[in-house]
Amino acid sequence: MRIAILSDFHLGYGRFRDDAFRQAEEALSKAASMADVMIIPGDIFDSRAPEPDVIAEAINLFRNLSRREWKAKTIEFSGEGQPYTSVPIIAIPGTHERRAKDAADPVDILGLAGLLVDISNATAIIESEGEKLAVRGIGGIADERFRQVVCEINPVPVKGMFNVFVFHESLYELLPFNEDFMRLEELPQGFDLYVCGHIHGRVEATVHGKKLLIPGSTVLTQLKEGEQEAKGFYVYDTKSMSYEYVRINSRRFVMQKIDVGKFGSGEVVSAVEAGIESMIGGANDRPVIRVVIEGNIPRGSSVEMDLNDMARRYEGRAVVEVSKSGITEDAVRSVYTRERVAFEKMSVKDYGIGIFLEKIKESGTDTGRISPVELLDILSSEQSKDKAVAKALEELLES
Ligand SMILES: [Mn+2]
Repeated sequence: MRIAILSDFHLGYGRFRDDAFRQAEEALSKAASMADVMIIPGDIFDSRAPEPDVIAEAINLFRNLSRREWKAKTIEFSGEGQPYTSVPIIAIPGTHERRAKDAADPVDILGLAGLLVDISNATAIIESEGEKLAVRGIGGIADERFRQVVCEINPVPVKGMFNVFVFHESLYELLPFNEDFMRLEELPQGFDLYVCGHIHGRVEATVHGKKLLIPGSTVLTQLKEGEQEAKGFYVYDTKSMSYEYVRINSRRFVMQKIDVGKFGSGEVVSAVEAGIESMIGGANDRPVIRVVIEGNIPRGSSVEMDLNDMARRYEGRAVVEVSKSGITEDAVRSVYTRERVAFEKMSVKDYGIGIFLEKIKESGTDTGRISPVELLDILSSEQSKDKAVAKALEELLES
């Protein structure tokens, strides 16, 4: 069987909302024409409570897909929940969709609507022309609880068929940010292929002698160095145990560092403009361009104001972001002596969770039966601060 692995569509992502939809649509339709089965390891949505318009977008994407003539069928299901369709489109919720335990997340909605098979804590068995494939998913678990949950559940492969393990969590080797993150060697043994979402640049690694594939997001989100490669998805062939990365038509992203130290103040703006022009080139694709200014620019100077105004000047030709990351990153690094690579790869949300966990640890607070990440989920589940605190206290006092 040919398995397409697509991830992190982030439907509803505010900054590039049209891109998120269009690029997910292209990835899904291309993948459907190339593969027998689709696996989506999380973050279909950008938020745990998407607006009705965004849910409608997702329904439109998956309805068209689920109406295709699929040769492969989901024939068995075991674990939490149940399948409401036999289409071989398998998904789990990611970090962006995670909600407090027992609350319905937006991937649940797609599953209940029969548009895909949700394997948050379940195994789906797919059959095509006599070949069987078992896909075991664990979704919606906080990074630092993942190891414990995997230990408790102890997922085992199904005998006599090709087995895939699907998850959406940070791995210590890829994000050495928190000692509690799962190590590659701690992933359950005996599976033929490991599939993960979460990381927005693509990663290929080896786990217990088998492949771990992370396709990266289909939409640009973090504007980091590693995101300059075109977006896409994997297609893995169970017979040959080989795979390919298929690119989609994603918006081009280019990043350039410009050291302003070597220019006189009269030349800085034109040097930055020349840099931007070279990155736009002759193309008509309205690329996202990030210029990182290195060196000092006097605060409040006309140069600084010109640079701040740069995005507006290129409107229609490019999405320009000029950042003085030399300064901000230095400041961040002096506070958090983390490995830089970890910070570069990490989303703002994960970074925030890290800080929250650290504070909880420092204060010696015992959160009882709910984990600190669940507490943070509860605290961020309400629009109003008062309501969120009341809800969190209720949970804490109960435990
Ligand atoms: Mn994501």
